[in-house]
Amino acid sequence: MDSSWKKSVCQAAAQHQKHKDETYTYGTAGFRTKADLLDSVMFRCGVLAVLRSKKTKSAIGVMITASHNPQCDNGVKIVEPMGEMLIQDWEAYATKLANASNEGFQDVVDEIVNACNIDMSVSARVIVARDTRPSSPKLASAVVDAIRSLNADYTDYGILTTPQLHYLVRCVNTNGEYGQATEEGYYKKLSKAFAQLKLETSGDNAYVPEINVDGANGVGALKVLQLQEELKGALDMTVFNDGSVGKLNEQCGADYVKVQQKAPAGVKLEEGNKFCSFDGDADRIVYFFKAQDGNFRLMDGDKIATLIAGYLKELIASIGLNLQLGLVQTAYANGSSTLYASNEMKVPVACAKTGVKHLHHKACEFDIGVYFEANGHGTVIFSKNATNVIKTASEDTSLTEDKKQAAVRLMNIMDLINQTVGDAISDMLLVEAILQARQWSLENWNSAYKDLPNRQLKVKVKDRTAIQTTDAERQATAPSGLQTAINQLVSKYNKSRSFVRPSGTEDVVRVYAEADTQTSADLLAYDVAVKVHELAGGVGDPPSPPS
Ligand code: NG1
Ligand code: ZN
Repeated sequence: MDSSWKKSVCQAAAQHQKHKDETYTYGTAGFRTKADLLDSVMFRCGVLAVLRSKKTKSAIGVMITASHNPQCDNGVKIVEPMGEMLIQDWEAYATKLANASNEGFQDVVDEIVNACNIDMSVSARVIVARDTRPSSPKLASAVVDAIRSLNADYTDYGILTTPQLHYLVRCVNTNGEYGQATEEGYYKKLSKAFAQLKLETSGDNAYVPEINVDGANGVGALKVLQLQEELKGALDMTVFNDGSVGKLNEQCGADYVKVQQKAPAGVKLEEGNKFCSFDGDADRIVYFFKAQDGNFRLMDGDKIATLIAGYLKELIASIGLNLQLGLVQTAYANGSSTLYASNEMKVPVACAKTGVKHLHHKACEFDIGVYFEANGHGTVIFSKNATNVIKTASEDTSLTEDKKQAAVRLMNIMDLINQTVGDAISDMLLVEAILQARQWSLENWNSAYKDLPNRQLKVKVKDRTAIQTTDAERQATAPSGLQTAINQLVSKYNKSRSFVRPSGTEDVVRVYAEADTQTSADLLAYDVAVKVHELAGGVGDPPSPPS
């Protein structure tokens, strides 16, 4: 077999030398760290994407972003042929390749080629996109260098949201069946479905087709404006934090709003108006508003998930379809949302480990799987069976007009949803379509259930892998004594729950606590953080008590 590719990839790799002391991990969502440490990782991910493309004989995606992290960070995620996250076996190859020494690089490439039985003469195609970070163009060119050195085809789509890239990969690999493989095709698919979901309403209607979008000073702000043109007035969007003044994710964006539980900077929170925040690569969304009592109210991923699941359940029942709908959450889901879904909505709830790849996987167990992280990252997936059953119903002339209409609505909802991955733009349109159908304001939606007060904290430790967990991360198995200590602290408060886990995207241990009052949640989180610092090798001063 012609092995000239070896020489060319090695020559190119020499231009992208690995930092000798760095160790990289393929974490919750790919590699993520300070942008200036990532050149070699990008090159090697380019190589890996080509290998994966040869192996799957399909196009593979590479997205350059560090999502909600600060502007100085960057990262890379590899996207599978159907738009899903890289499969776990290959995460291990990615980690091995990223950490190979400069001298050992070719050996690891050979090892992957042999282990996966890859035919290097097969053609390959990679689709690349990036977020708006200043470091992203240079890192994208490192990925492209790798692809070219292996003589593979590629399309560099420039600046896109993460979910747009996932969408494009699926379109390319389904020959357009999922949609047209262009950015314009994405806007057209979504706006057409949204327009068809619009209902004629009369009388009392609390729904207003206007929304204020906090774009986190990132890519979402740019793309929402492009969508606006296609929507042709169906939804009036005003964009804040559009990147013209502020810094990416600084005091704004979905993560800031969710964790700080307050409105972002740059937004004028007026009563009666509807707001949402995207994160830096527009795969997360949370809603918020100023309530009649003058206080800030957050509608996080749990509220979005229950809104969607409740509506879909009703539609399915109204058509009389026998499809199992389930909700997938993580340990971070607010306890009230879990109770509401299982006891009031009677929807089965499953708990997965943090990271959408785990939720997505679990959601595949249902005909219709609604999955959301509390931080607003999520979507809905329909099994092949569900898709067929719904399509058949929408064309069934023996059904009553009402049932047929409901089936057609479900078809449009499927088109509106980005089933490849959580997508802030698509999720926003879906929420708006449901609120419109229900004739609801955010106050109406929010009244479904009341969140338990909660608090998230971060603790710096010497080695965060010292924390090990089980039971979808709800119990710590190491270091010894930590779980017993957490149990004791939790028992001091009402309706309380707490857990800890090492972050997969930052060098910290995360602490979560909820309880019947904000004071108790804050105290419990603090007590647990102190225990983590004490038992898991905390660095620096112990956590400070809540003010
Ligand atoms: P880590 O850093 O592993 O907690 C965070 C989020 C995840 C996920 C990833 C990827 C929380 C508590 N964690 O992961 O849910 O969204 O980032 O962006 O929100
Ligand atoms: Zn993101």
